Amino acid sequence: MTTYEKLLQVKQQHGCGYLLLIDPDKIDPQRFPDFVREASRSGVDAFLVGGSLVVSNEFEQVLKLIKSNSDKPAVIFPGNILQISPAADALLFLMLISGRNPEMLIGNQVVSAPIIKRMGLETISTGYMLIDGGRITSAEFMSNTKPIPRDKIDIAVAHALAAEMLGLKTLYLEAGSGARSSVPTEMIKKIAAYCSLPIIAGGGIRTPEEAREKARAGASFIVTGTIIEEQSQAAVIKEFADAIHLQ
Ligand code: 1GP
Repeated sequence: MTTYEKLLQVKQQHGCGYLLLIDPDKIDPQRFPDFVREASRSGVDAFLVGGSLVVSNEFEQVLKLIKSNSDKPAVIFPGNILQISPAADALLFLMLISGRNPEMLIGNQVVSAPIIKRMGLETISTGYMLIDGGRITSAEFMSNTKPIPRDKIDIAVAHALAAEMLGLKTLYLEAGSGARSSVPTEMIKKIAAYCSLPIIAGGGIRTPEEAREKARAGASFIVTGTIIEEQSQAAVIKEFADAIHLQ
């Protein structure tokens, strides 16, 4: 079974899945193996690994530690084209469709595709949409693109439909790591009503209640990063997992 199929199965089983984002620059290597085991036991369905810079050299090591301490998929969520590794189960092959920067639409993909092919790494083609989260985030700055305004729901829906018609497999609605406001619930609801792609929602989600609200609105997967970097206790992870798992 592919990792994509495994993720769809999680969605089928729980109504919505919990993806925990690991930024290799922010982990404590000593504590990390225990943390991965606790997170898996506490209801995390898969790990996303990536960051806007990754200066620490730990990228591949982090993937290997996840693989040796958990049976949950380790999926690369690349902050740039250097974040590719055969140690992962799959890679979100991102197309930054909300922007109009050709490098993010096709340039980086062309450069990385032959390398990914040689590695035999599974790709999950993903329409990545940046939504204004109330402040300039690393994703916006590093990608040199403008996010979709929060109140332009029709524009967001049109992007989602285009992603579906282009044959992409999933949509990532991103307010940006550490966003002041997460992706508007109303926007998730409308996109889920018009577009059948699984929706991954992340950026600025800080409470289990907020996560549940996004899941109920129609997100297939919820991502948290910052909040668990700040409060990495198993109990907090479990609260998020329980809130996100609608069934
Ligand atoms: C960023 O969606 C993720 O790509 C997670 O964001 O760090 O704000 O949880 P946070």
